[in-house]
Amino acid sequence: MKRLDITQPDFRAQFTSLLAERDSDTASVDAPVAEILAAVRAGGDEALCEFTRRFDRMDVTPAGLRITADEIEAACASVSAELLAALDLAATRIESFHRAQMPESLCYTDAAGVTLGMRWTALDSVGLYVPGGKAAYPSSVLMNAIPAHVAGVRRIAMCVPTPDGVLNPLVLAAARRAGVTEIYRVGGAQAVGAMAYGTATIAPVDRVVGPGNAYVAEAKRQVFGTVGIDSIAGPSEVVVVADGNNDPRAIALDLLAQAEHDPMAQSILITPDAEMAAKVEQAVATELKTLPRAEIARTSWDTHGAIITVRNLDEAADLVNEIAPEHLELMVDAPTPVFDRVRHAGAIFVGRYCPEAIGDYVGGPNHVLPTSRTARFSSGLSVFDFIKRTTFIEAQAESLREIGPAAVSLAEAEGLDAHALSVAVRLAALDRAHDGA
Ligand code: HSO
Ligand code: ZN
Repeated sequence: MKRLDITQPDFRAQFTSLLAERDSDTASVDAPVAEILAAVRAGGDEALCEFTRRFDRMDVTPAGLRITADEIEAACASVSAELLAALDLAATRIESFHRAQMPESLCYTDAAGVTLGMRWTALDSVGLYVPGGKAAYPSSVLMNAIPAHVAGVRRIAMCVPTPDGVLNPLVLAAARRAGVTEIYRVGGAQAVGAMAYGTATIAPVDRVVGPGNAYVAEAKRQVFGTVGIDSIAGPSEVVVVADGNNDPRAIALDLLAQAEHDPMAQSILITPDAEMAAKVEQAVATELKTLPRAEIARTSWDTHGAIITVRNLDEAADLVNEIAPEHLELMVDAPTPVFDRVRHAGAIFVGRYCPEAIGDYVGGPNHVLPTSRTARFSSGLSVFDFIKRTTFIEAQAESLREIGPAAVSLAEAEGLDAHALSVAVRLAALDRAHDGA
Protein backbone atom coordinates (compact mmCIF):
# COMPACT_ATOMS: atom_id res chain seq x y z
CA MET A 1 0.00 0.00 0.00
CA LYS A 2 1.24 3.46 -0.83
CA ARG A 3 0.77 6.52 1.34
CA LEU A 4 0.43 9.73 -0.64
CA ASP A 5 0.07 13.23 0.74
CA ILE A 6 -1.06 16.01 -1.57
CA THR A 7 0.97 18.59 0.39
CA GLN A 8 4.26 16.81 -0.32
CA PRO A 9 6.46 17.98 -3.22
CA ASP A 10 6.74 14.50 -4.76
CA PHE A 11 2.95 13.99 -4.74
CA ARG A 12 2.43 14.55 -8.50
CA ALA A 13 5.07 12.02 -9.48
CA GLN A 14 3.71 9.44 -7.05
CA PHE A 15 0.12 9.99 -8.12
CA THR A 16 1.00 9.67 -11.80
CA SER A 17 2.78 6.39 -11.22
CA LEU A 18 -0.16 5.13 -9.14
CA LEU A 19 -2.46 5.75 -12.13
CA ALA A 20 -0.12 4.06 -14.58
CA GLU A 21 1.09 1.07 -12.61
CA ARG A 22 -1.52 -1.42 -13.76
CA ASP A 23 -1.18 -0.59 -17.46
CA SER A 24 1.55 -3.16 -18.07
CA ASP A 25 0.76 -5.44 -20.96
CA THR A 26 -0.25 -8.97 -20.15
CA ALA A 27 1.04 -11.83 -22.26
CA SER A 28 -0.57 -11.82 -25.67
CA VAL A 29 -2.95 -14.63 -26.52
CA ASP A 30 -3.83 -13.34 -30.01
CA ALA A 31 -2.46 -16.33 -31.88
CA PRO A 32 -4.00 -19.21 -29.89
CA VAL A 33 -7.34 -17.39 -29.84
CA ALA A 34 -7.25 -16.82 -33.61
CA GLU A 35 -6.63 -20.56 -34.03
CA ILE A 36 -9.56 -21.52 -31.82
CA LEU A 37 -11.88 -19.10 -33.63
CA ALA A 38 -10.79 -20.43 -37.03
CA ALA A 39 -11.36 -23.99 -35.85
CA VAL A 40 -14.88 -23.16 -34.64
CA ARG A 41 -15.65 -21.41 -37.89
CA ALA A 42 -14.53 -24.37 -39.94
CA GLY A 43 -15.54 -27.23 -37.66
CA GLY A 44 -18.72 -25.94 -35.96
CA ASP A 45 -20.21 -28.22 -33.30
CA GLU A 46 -17.50 -30.86 -33.73
CA ALA A 47 -14.83 -28.29 -32.90
CA LEU A 48 -16.82 -27.15 -29.85
CA CYS A 49 -17.04 -30.74 -28.61
CA GLU A 50 -13.34 -31.26 -29.18
CA PHE A 51 -12.34 -28.09 -27.28
CA THR A 52 -14.75 -28.98 -24.49
CA ARG A 53 -13.12 -32.41 -24.21
CA ARG A 54 -9.69 -30.81 -24.12
CA PHE A 55 -10.27 -27.80 -21.86
CA ASP A 56 -13.20 -28.89 -19.68
CA ARG A 57 -12.35 -32.61 -19.55
CA MET A 58 -15.80 -33.79 -20.55
CA ASP A 59 -17.24 -35.85 -23.36
CA VAL A 60 -20.08 -34.14 -25.11
CA THR A 61 -21.84 -34.68 -28.44
CA PRO A 62 -23.38 -31.87 -30.49
CA ALA A 63 -26.81 -32.97 -29.26
CA GLY A 64 -25.59 -32.62 -25.68
CA LEU A 65 -24.21 -29.09 -25.97
CA ARG A 66 -27.43 -27.48 -24.83
CA ILE A 67 -28.27 -27.72 -21.14
CA THR A 68 -31.77 -29.19 -21.00
CA ALA A 69 -34.80 -27.71 -19.27
CA ASP A 70 -34.75 -30.68 -16.89
CA GLU A 71 -31.15 -29.99 -15.93
CA ILE A 72 -31.98 -26.33 -15.30
CA GLU A 73 -34.97 -27.34 -13.15
CA ALA A 74 -32.92 -29.84 -11.17
CA ALA A 75 -30.15 -27.28 -10.61
CA CYS A 76 -32.63 -24.66 -9.40
CA ALA A 77 -34.27 -27.18 -7.07
CA SER A 78 -30.93 -27.58 -5.30
CA VAL A 79 -30.70 -23.86 -4.48
CA SER A 80 -31.97 -22.80 -1.05
CA ALA A 81 -35.19 -20.83 -0.79
CA GLU A 82 -33.27 -18.01 0.89
CA LEU A 83 -30.86 -17.67 -2.01
CA LEU A 84 -33.66 -17.86 -4.56
CA ALA A 85 -35.44 -15.07 -2.70
CA ALA A 86 -32.24 -12.99 -2.68
CA LEU A 87 -31.81 -13.54 -6.43
CA ASP A 88 -35.41 -12.56 -6.91
CA LEU A 89 -35.06 -9.33 -4.92
CA ALA A 90 -31.91 -8.44 -6.86
CA ALA A 91 -33.53 -9.26 -10.21
CA THR A 92 -36.67 -7.27 -9.43
CA ARG A 93 -34.66 -4.18 -8.51
CA ILE A 94 -32.29 -4.48 -11.49
CA GLU A 95 -35.28 -4.90 -13.78
CA SER A 96 -37.12 -1.84 -12.52
CA PHE A 97 -34.04 0.42 -12.72
CA HIS A 98 -33.30 -0.70 -16.28
CA ARG A 99 -36.93 -0.27 -17.26
CA ALA A 100 -36.70 3.34 -16.09
CA GLN A 101 -33.67 3.79 -18.39
CA MET A 102 -35.61 3.05 -21.58
CA PRO A 103 -35.51 6.16 -23.76
CA GLU A 104 -38.35 7.70 -25.73
CA SER A 105 -38.22 7.83 -29.50
CA LEU A 106 -38.08 11.25 -31.13
CA CYS A 107 -40.25 12.76 -33.88
CA TYR A 108 -40.97 16.39 -34.79
CA THR A 109 -41.65 18.59 -37.80
CA ASP A 110 -39.24 21.48 -38.25
CA ALA A 111 -39.70 24.97 -39.68
CA ALA A 112 -39.07 23.73 -43.24
CA GLY A 113 -41.93 21.25 -42.82
CA VAL A 114 -39.57 18.27 -42.71
CA THR A 115 -40.51 15.54 -40.28
CA LEU A 116 -37.45 14.22 -38.45
CA GLY A 117 -37.16 11.37 -36.05
CA MET A 118 -35.19 8.74 -34.30
CA ARG A 119 -36.59 5.35 -33.42
CA TRP A 120 -35.09 2.87 -30.95
CA THR A 121 -35.28 -0.83 -31.72
CA ALA A 122 -33.90 -3.81 -29.83
CA LEU A 123 -31.22 -6.15 -31.13
CA ASP A 124 -32.71 -9.45 -32.30
CA SER A 125 -30.29 -11.67 -30.43
CA VAL A 126 -27.59 -11.45 -27.80
CA GLY A 127 -25.06 -13.99 -26.54
CA LEU A 128 -24.07 -13.86 -22.90
CA TYR A 129 -20.76 -15.34 -21.83
CA VAL A 130 -20.53 -16.52 -18.22
CA PRO A 131 -17.15 -17.64 -16.92
CA GLY A 132 -16.72 -20.92 -15.10
CA GLY A 133 -15.17 -21.75 -11.78
CA LYS A 134 -14.74 -19.12 -9.08
CA ALA A 135 -15.35 -16.17 -11.38
CA ALA A 136 -18.89 -17.37 -12.17
CA TYR A 137 -20.94 -14.71 -10.47
CA PRO A 138 -24.71 -15.28 -10.56
CA SER A 139 -25.10 -11.54 -9.91
CA SER A 140 -23.30 -10.86 -13.21
CA VAL A 141 -25.73 -13.14 -15.03
CA LEU A 142 -28.56 -10.90 -13.80
CA MET A 143 -26.63 -7.72 -14.64
CA ASN A 144 -26.01 -8.84 -18.24
CA ALA A 145 -29.23 -10.63 -19.07
CA ILE A 146 -31.83 -8.37 -17.48
CA PRO A 147 -30.96 -5.19 -19.46
CA ALA A 148 -31.12 -7.22 -22.68
CA HIS A 149 -34.49 -8.63 -21.70
CA VAL A 150 -35.85 -5.21 -20.66
CA ALA A 151 -34.58 -3.70 -23.93
CA GLY A 152 -36.77 -6.20 -25.80
CA VAL A 153 -34.11 -8.58 -27.16
CA ARG A 154 -36.06 -11.60 -28.34
CA ARG A 155 -33.35 -14.21 -28.11
CA ILE A 156 -30.78 -14.35 -25.32
CA ALA A 157 -28.36 -17.27 -25.56
CA MET A 158 -25.85 -18.07 -22.86
CA CYS A 159 -22.59 -20.02 -22.83
CA VAL A 160 -21.00 -21.25 -19.63
CA PRO A 161 -18.17 -23.74 -19.25
CA THR A 162 -18.92 -26.74 -17.04
CA PRO A 163 -15.46 -28.09 -16.12
CA ASP A 164 -15.61 -31.86 -15.55
CA GLY A 165 -19.30 -31.65 -16.40
CA VAL A 166 -20.22 -29.85 -13.19
CA LEU A 167 -23.10 -27.36 -13.52
CA ASN A 168 -23.23 -24.26 -11.31
CA PRO A 169 -26.78 -24.27 -9.85
CA LEU A 170 -26.80 -20.60 -8.82
CA VAL A 171 -25.72 -19.48 -12.28
CA LEU A 172 -28.53 -21.51 -13.81
CA ALA A 173 -31.02 -20.18 -11.25
CA ALA A 174 -29.95 -16.60 -12.06
CA ALA A 175 -30.30 -17.32 -15.78
CA ARG A 176 -33.77 -18.75 -15.29
CA ARG A 177 -34.83 -15.78 -13.16
CA ALA A 178 -33.58 -13.44 -15.91
CA GLY A 179 -35.61 -15.35 -18.51
CA VAL A 180 -32.65 -17.08 -20.19
CA THR A 181 -33.33 -20.69 -21.11
CA GLU A 182 -31.07 -21.22 -24.12
CA ILE A 183 -27.89 -22.27 -22.34
CA TYR A 184 -24.88 -24.15 -23.71
CA ARG A 185 -22.11 -25.93 -21.81
CA VAL A 186 -19.33 -24.30 -23.79
CA GLY A 187 -16.66 -21.95 -22.49
CA GLY A 188 -13.63 -19.95 -23.51
CA ALA A 189 -12.79 -18.43 -26.87
CA GLN A 190 -14.67 -21.29 -28.56
CA ALA A 191 -17.92 -20.14 -26.94
CA VAL A 192 -17.40 -16.59 -28.18
CA GLY A 193 -16.65 -17.99 -31.66
CA ALA A 194 -19.77 -20.14 -31.63
CA MET A 195 -22.01 -17.23 -30.67
CA ALA A 196 -20.40 -14.89 -33.20
CA TYR A 197 -20.19 -17.21 -36.22
CA GLY A 198 -22.87 -19.76 -35.34
CA THR A 199 -22.74 -23.55 -35.55
CA ALA A 200 -25.41 -26.10 -36.43
CA THR A 201 -26.53 -26.08 -32.79
CA ILE A 202 -25.84 -22.50 -31.71
CA ALA A 203 -27.39 -19.90 -34.00
CA PRO A 204 -25.26 -16.76 -34.34
CA VAL A 205 -26.13 -13.70 -32.26
CA ASP A 206 -25.81 -9.99 -32.98
CA ARG A 207 -23.87 -8.99 -29.90
CA VAL A 208 -21.71 -10.88 -27.41
CA VAL A 209 -21.52 -9.58 -23.84
CA GLY A 210 -20.17 -10.76 -20.52
CA PRO A 211 -16.93 -11.05 -18.60
CA GLY A 212 -14.23 -13.63 -19.11
CA ASN A 213 -10.56 -14.45 -18.85
CA ALA A 214 -7.84 -13.20 -21.21
CA TYR A 215 -8.85 -15.72 -23.91
CA VAL A 216 -12.48 -14.69 -23.82
CA ALA A 217 -11.54 -10.99 -23.88
CA GLU A 218 -9.25 -11.52 -26.87
CA ALA A 219 -11.89 -13.61 -28.65
CA LYS A 220 -14.41 -10.78 -28.19
CA ARG A 221 -11.86 -8.36 -29.67
CA GLN A 222 -11.35 -10.63 -32.68
CA VAL A 223 -15.05 -11.21 -33.44
CA PHE A 224 -15.84 -7.50 -33.08
CA GLY A 225 -17.19 -6.27 -36.39
CA THR A 226 -18.86 -9.58 -37.16
CA VAL A 227 -20.88 -8.94 -34.00
CA GLY A 228 -21.03 -6.13 -31.47
CA ILE A 229 -19.36 -6.60 -28.10
CA ASP A 230 -19.58 -4.88 -24.74
CA SER A 231 -16.52 -3.19 -23.29
CA ILE A 232 -13.67 -5.43 -22.23
CA ALA A 233 -13.35 -5.26 -18.46
CA GLY A 234 -10.05 -4.82 -16.70
CA PRO A 235 -9.43 -5.48 -13.01
CA SER A 236 -11.91 -3.81 -10.68
CA GLU A 237 -11.31 -0.56 -8.79
CA VAL A 238 -12.81 1.47 -5.98
CA VAL A 239 -12.07 4.94 -4.64
CA VAL A 240 -13.49 5.72 -1.21
CA VAL A 241 -13.70 9.39 -0.26
CA ALA A 242 -14.22 9.52 3.49
CA ASP A 243 -14.14 12.15 6.21
CA GLY A 244 -13.16 11.61 9.85
CA ASN A 245 -16.69 10.80 10.88
CA ASN A 246 -16.64 7.11 9.89
CA ASP A 247 -16.15 3.62 11.25
CA PRO A 248 -12.65 2.76 10.02
CA ARG A 249 -13.62 -0.91 9.87
CA ALA A 250 -16.43 -0.19 7.41
CA ILE A 251 -14.02 1.70 5.17
CA ALA A 252 -11.40 -1.05 5.45
CA LEU A 253 -13.96 -3.67 4.43
CA ASP A 254 -15.09 -1.61 1.44
CA LEU A 255 -11.47 -1.38 0.28
CA LEU A 256 -10.98 -5.11 0.83
CA ALA A 257 -14.25 -5.98 -0.93
CA GLN A 258 -12.64 -4.68 -4.09
CA ALA A 259 -9.24 -6.17 -3.31
CA GLU A 260 -10.65 -9.68 -2.81
CA HIS A 261 -11.83 -9.77 -6.43
CA ASP A 262 -8.41 -9.92 -8.00
CA PRO A 263 -4.73 -9.48 -7.14
CA MET A 264 -4.77 -6.77 -9.83
CA ALA A 265 -7.73 -4.91 -8.28
CA GLN A 266 -7.08 -1.44 -6.90
CA SER A 267 -8.55 0.17 -3.77
CA ILE A 268 -7.84 3.78 -2.92
CA LEU A 269 -8.89 5.80 0.11
CA ILE A 270 -8.87 9.59 -0.19
CA THR A 271 -9.39 11.49 3.04
CA PRO A 272 -8.78 14.94 4.51
CA ASP A 273 -8.36 13.31 7.94
CA ALA A 274 -4.88 11.91 8.65
CA GLU A 275 -6.07 10.21 11.82
CA MET A 276 -8.77 8.34 9.92
CA ALA A 277 -6.15 7.35 7.34
CA ALA A 278 -4.04 5.71 10.04
CA LYS A 279 -7.05 3.96 11.59
CA VAL A 280 -8.15 2.54 8.26
CA GLU A 281 -4.65 1.26 7.54
CA GLN A 282 -4.73 -0.53 10.88
CA ALA A 283 -8.23 -1.91 10.29
CA VAL A 284 -7.21 -3.31 6.89
CA ALA A 285 -4.34 -5.19 8.53
CA THR A 286 -6.72 -6.58 11.17
CA GLU A 287 -9.32 -7.75 8.63
CA LEU A 288 -6.66 -9.39 6.49
CA LYS A 289 -5.94 -11.75 9.39
CA THR A 290 -9.32 -13.43 9.09
CA LEU A 291 -10.71 -12.92 5.58
CA PRO A 292 -10.91 -16.20 3.66
CA ARG A 293 -9.70 -14.52 0.47
CA ALA A 294 -6.92 -12.69 2.33
CA GLU A 295 -4.25 -13.89 -0.03
CA ILE A 296 -5.81 -12.27 -3.08
CA ALA A 297 -6.88 -9.20 -1.11
CA ARG A 298 -3.45 -8.75 0.46
CA THR A 299 -1.66 -8.93 -2.88
CA SER A 300 -4.03 -6.36 -4.31
CA TRP A 301 -3.79 -4.04 -1.30
CA ASP A 302 -0.03 -4.36 -0.93
CA THR A 303 0.76 -3.83 -4.60
CA HIS A 304 -1.96 -1.48 -5.83
CA GLY A 305 -3.70 -0.07 -2.74
CA ALA A 306 -3.24 3.54 -1.69
CA ILE A 307 -4.24 6.01 0.99
CA ILE A 308 -4.13 9.63 -0.11
CA THR A 309 -4.47 12.52 2.31
CA VAL A 310 -5.77 15.81 0.96
CA ARG A 311 -6.45 19.27 2.42
CA ASN A 312 -10.17 19.29 1.62
CA LEU A 313 -12.94 17.51 -0.25
CA ASP A 314 -12.62 19.67 -3.36
CA GLU A 315 -9.11 18.31 -3.77
CA ALA A 316 -10.49 14.82 -3.24
CA ALA A 317 -13.04 15.34 -6.02
CA ASP A 318 -10.38 16.65 -8.40
CA LEU A 319 -8.20 13.57 -7.82
CA VAL A 320 -11.25 11.36 -8.40
CA ASN A 321 -11.72 13.01 -11.79
CA GLU A 322 -8.15 12.15 -12.72
CA ILE A 323 -8.52 8.57 -11.58
CA ALA A 324 -11.96 8.14 -13.23
CA PRO A 325 -12.61 5.11 -11.03
CA GLU A 326 -15.01 2.29 -11.80
CA HIS A 327 -16.62 2.70 -8.36
CA LEU A 328 -16.68 5.76 -6.11
CA GLU A 329 -17.97 5.84 -2.54
CA LEU A 330 -18.72 9.16 -0.87
CA MET A 331 -18.64 8.58 2.90
CA VAL A 332 -18.79 12.19 4.02
CA ASP A 333 -21.14 14.39 6.03
CA ALA A 334 -22.22 16.43 3.03
CA PRO A 335 -21.78 14.34 -0.11
CA THR A 336 -23.60 16.69 -2.50
CA PRO A 337 -20.74 19.16 -3.22
CA VAL A 338 -18.34 16.26 -3.94
CA PHE A 339 -20.99 14.46 -5.98
CA ASP A 340 -21.54 17.60 -8.06
CA ARG A 341 -17.83 18.16 -8.64
CA VAL A 342 -17.12 14.59 -9.82
CA ARG A 343 -17.46 14.14 -13.57
CA HIS A 344 -15.69 10.84 -14.20
CA ALA A 345 -16.75 7.69 -12.36
CA GLY A 346 -18.51 4.50 -13.49
CA ALA A 347 -20.87 4.39 -10.53
CA ILE A 348 -21.19 6.51 -7.38
CA PHE A 349 -22.31 5.24 -3.98
CA VAL A 350 -23.55 8.12 -1.92
CA GLY A 351 -23.47 8.27 1.86
CA ARG A 352 -22.19 6.11 4.70
CA TYR A 353 -24.90 3.51 4.29
CA CYS A 354 -24.22 2.56 0.71
CA PRO A 355 -21.22 0.26 0.39
CA GLU A 356 -20.31 -0.78 -3.13
CA ALA A 357 -21.51 -4.31 -2.39
CA ILE A 358 -25.07 -2.95 -2.40
CA GLY A 359 -24.53 -1.91 -6.00
CA ASP A 360 -22.77 -5.18 -6.83
CA TYR A 361 -25.90 -7.11 -5.94
CA VAL A 362 -29.16 -5.43 -5.12
CA GLY A 363 -29.08 -1.67 -5.77
CA GLY A 364 -30.52 -1.77 -9.27
CA PRO A 365 -27.97 0.01 -11.52
CA ASN A 366 -25.59 -2.24 -13.43
CA HIS A 367 -22.38 -3.55 -11.90
CA VAL A 368 -20.70 -3.99 -15.29
CA LEU A 369 -18.77 -0.72 -15.30
CA PRO A 370 -15.90 0.99 -17.12
CA THR A 371 -12.52 0.04 -15.60
CA SER A 372 -8.93 1.23 -16.10
CA ARG A 373 -9.87 4.93 -16.26
CA THR A 374 -12.21 4.38 -19.23
CA ALA A 375 -14.96 6.13 -17.23
CA ARG A 376 -13.43 9.26 -18.81
CA PHE A 377 -15.20 8.34 -22.04
CA SER A 378 -17.54 5.42 -21.44
CA SER A 379 -20.35 4.12 -19.26
CA GLY A 380 -21.55 0.99 -17.57
CA LEU A 381 -23.74 -1.64 -19.18
CA SER A 382 -27.34 -0.54 -19.65
CA VAL A 383 -30.35 -1.00 -21.89
CA PHE A 384 -28.48 1.21 -24.39
CA ASP A 385 -26.17 -1.72 -25.12
CA PHE A 386 -29.12 -3.69 -26.43
CA ILE A 387 -30.99 -1.12 -28.48
CA LYS A 388 -29.94 0.97 -31.44
CA ARG A 389 -31.23 4.03 -33.20
CA THR A 390 -32.69 4.43 -36.65
CA THR A 391 -33.19 7.97 -37.83
CA PHE A 392 -35.82 8.95 -40.38
CA ILE A 393 -36.69 11.94 -42.54
CA GLU A 394 -39.97 12.59 -44.31
CA ALA A 395 -40.12 15.50 -46.74
CA GLN A 396 -43.09 16.71 -48.76
CA ALA A 397 -42.92 18.72 -51.98
CA GLU A 398 -42.80 22.12 -50.31
CA SER A 399 -40.04 21.17 -47.93
CA LEU A 400 -37.99 19.64 -50.75
CA ARG A 401 -38.26 22.96 -52.56
CA GLU A 402 -36.92 24.70 -49.50
CA ILE A 403 -33.93 22.54 -48.58
CA GLY A 404 -33.26 20.71 -51.88
CA PRO A 405 -31.29 23.43 -53.73
CA ALA A 406 -28.60 23.48 -51.01
CA ALA A 407 -28.19 19.71 -51.41
CA VAL A 408 -27.77 20.18 -55.17
CA SER A 409 -25.04 22.79 -54.60
CA LEU A 410 -23.16 20.60 -52.11
CA ALA A 411 -23.42 17.52 -54.35
CA GLU A 412 -22.09 19.46 -57.33
CA ALA A 413 -19.23 20.79 -55.21
CA GLU A 414 -18.35 17.20 -54.27
CA GLY A 415 -18.48 16.15 -57.91
CA LEU A 416 -21.29 13.69 -57.26
CA ASP A 417 -23.61 14.30 -60.19
CA ALA A 418 -26.10 11.53 -59.55
CA HIS A 419 -26.60 12.93 -56.08
CA ALA A 420 -27.25 16.40 -57.47
CA LEU A 421 -29.53 15.13 -60.22
CA SER A 422 -31.58 12.95 -57.88
CA VAL A 423 -32.68 16.11 -56.14
CA ALA A 424 -32.75 18.31 -59.22
CA VAL A 425 -35.13 16.08 -61.22
CA ARG A 426 -37.63 16.23 -58.41
CA LEU A 427 -37.31 19.99 -58.12
CA ALA A 428 -37.75 20.33 -61.88
CA ALA A 429 -40.86 18.15 -61.81
CA LEU A 430 -42.29 20.29 -59.07
CA ASP A 431 -41.56 23.45 -61.06
CA ARG A 432 -43.28 22.00 -64.13
CA ALA A 433 -46.31 20.99 -62.10
CA HIS A 434 -46.36 24.46 -60.59
CA ASP A 435 -46.08 26.16 -64.00
CA GLY A 436 -48.74 23.91 -65.46
CA ALA A 437 -51.12 24.70 -62.64
N1 HSO B 1 -17.51 -5.53 -8.09
C1 HSO B 1 -17.61 -6.35 -9.30
C2 HSO B 1 -18.95 -6.98 -9.50
C3 HSO B 1 -19.27 -8.05 -8.52
N2 HSO B 1 -19.02 -8.02 -7.20
C4 HSO B 1 -19.86 -9.24 -8.74
C5 HSO B 1 -19.50 -9.11 -6.64
N3 HSO B 1 -19.98 -9.88 -7.57
C6 HSO B 1 -17.26 -5.48 -10.51
O1 HSO B 1 -18.03 -4.34 -10.60
ZN1 ZN C 1 -17.63 -6.71 -6.24
